[in-house]
Amino acid sequence: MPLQIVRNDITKMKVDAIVNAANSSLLGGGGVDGCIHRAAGPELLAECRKLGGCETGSAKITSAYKLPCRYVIHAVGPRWADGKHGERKQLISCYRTSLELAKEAKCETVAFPLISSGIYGYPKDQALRVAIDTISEFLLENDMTVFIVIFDKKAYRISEKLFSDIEEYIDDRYVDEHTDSRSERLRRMNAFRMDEPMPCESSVCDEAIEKLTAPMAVSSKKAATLDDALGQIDESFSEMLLRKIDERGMTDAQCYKKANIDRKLFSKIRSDKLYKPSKPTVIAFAIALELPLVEMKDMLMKAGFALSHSNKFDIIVEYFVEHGNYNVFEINEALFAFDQSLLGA
Ligand code: AR6
Repeated sequence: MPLQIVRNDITKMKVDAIVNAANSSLLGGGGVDGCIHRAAGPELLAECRKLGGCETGSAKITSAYKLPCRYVIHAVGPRWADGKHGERKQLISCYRTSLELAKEAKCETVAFPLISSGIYGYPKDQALRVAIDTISEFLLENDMTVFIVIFDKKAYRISEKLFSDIEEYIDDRYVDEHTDSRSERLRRMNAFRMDEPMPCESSVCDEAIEKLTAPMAVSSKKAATLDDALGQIDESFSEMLLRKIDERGMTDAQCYKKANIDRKLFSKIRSDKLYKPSKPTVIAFAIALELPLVEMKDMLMKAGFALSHSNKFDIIVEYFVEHGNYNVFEINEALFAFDQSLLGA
């Protein structure tokens, strides 16, 4: 997954470079800056002294000494005043400069804290948005794995409106897994298999349950032998994916980048028509292809999965699709906020 949100202490990240939320003196301070200097040891400060400081919105690179990474990129974020003093532009520039420095140093993996969102007071939801937008834009043109490292879950915030909308959406749909009335079973089966809810008068209901629970026919024609039956296997997940990419007029790279899937995984899927993907991978591709819910369910079925209302992850994905928001990175922000796995590999 090229862009990942993880919970960790950035000084523990085994990546090529970690980014420090520094100040313009580059001589250390509190917050993540203090943690990084303590973990790296005094040689880091000695090297920083030679750099002659750094402007707000820019960054400089040093060795990492005792840290488990190779480099530290010291980025100076803006202090939040009121949002009208160019703070956003400076924060974007911080991320861009840091990513360019990482690229020049041939880093394949980089970890960022949420710059400016602590002592410098940048509103956390907006700081997160800038981080995700700027990094994902860079990843469209560059192959790198970038981590946004969240130290303290309290420091992580998506917009309150989005959070409460999703919470309400989940509340309206979350099904108690142990509910097992006849009509409830039917409703769930409908959710898996059909677009339109079915009427549920008792006779119609019984008939529908029989139909839905009947053994799956391989095709309308009965297969004479197992070989015949296997010869009638449907289009696979990989075949459906490649077909949809063509139908959408997308290039492979446009699709896997939009899905937050790395190139190597995509190549595996492309070359193995029987590839068995994970559920978050299938959903990531369905999102990248902007499939409506019915087609997303169809693609999931090809890989042996379904969407269910007993699962918060599924409901959150459904929320975004129903709202026409097919931005994998924004969906991942919300999934992380609700402690769910993220989309991508
Ligand atoms: N790992 C990952 N993230 C961390 C860690 C850690 N070990 N520690 C804190 N954070 P801040 P700023 C998060 O205040 O707002 C310093 O004094 C923290 O939860 O470190 O850019 C500098 O010298 C928050 O989300 O940096 C500057 O003077 C994020 O890192 C000033 O603070 C950034 O918080 C910079 O302020």
